[in-house]
Amino acid sequence: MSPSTSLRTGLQLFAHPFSSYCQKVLIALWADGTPFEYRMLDEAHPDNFAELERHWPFRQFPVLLDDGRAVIETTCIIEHLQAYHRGSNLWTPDGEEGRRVRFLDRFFDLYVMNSMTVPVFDALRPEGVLPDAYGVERAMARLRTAYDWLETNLGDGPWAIGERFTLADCAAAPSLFYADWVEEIGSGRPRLAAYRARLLAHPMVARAVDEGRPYRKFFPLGAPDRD
Ligand SMILES: N[C@@H](CCC(=O)N[C@@H](CS)C(=O)NCC(=O)O)C(=O)O
Repeated sequence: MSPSTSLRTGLQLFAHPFSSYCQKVLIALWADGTPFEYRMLDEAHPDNFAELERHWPFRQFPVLLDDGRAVIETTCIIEHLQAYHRGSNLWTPDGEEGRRVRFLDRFFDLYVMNSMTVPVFDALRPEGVLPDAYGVERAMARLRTAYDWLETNLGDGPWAIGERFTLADCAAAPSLFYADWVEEIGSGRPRLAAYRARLLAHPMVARAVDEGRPYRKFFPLGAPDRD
């Protein structure tokens, strides 16, 4: 380990403010007021990228370090925070409600967030690589199906499983925020559109959106002039 690694204790998050998966974890940390060191992943901090890669060779982020121990995958990171650094604002229900939270967290990551990233990565492909129109259309069809499923199956809120903000809402906020940029939820899905609007009005989600705002010019499909 380098001295910069071994001397640091407590919680450190390797993250970037414009990254949807990073926002998911930042919302959880901020909601509970959990102190942590922000290890910014940008050109000004090449050491942070090098250390991220040592912990997670896929170079995907965020990664949390807890006294030097790496915790990987956003759902596992938030579950780790709830187990060892629990605050009072993020609700961790047990039993059937807990399983519903877990399911919706998986739903937002796998069907909304990951579908949304397909056209984004297609637009970022290296020069000379052919676009994947079929792959993009399949992802957009999957996103529309996800929207329709949510429109039918979301409760009356205000949050994903009712009155209290959970892991599922941490996943929902950045996924719906960005997904609406690539495929509008539209007025035909009023329940889902209202849930997205409530999420964006949540103070910690608003903070995540604001901290990502300076980077909007890098959104490869062009960020819409709203939100
Ligand atoms: N399943 C992972 C996904 C993480 C992920 O895809 N992060 C994006 C940033 S939002 C990333 O690292 N992208 C760069 C890449 O995939 O190479 C999680 O939940 O932590």
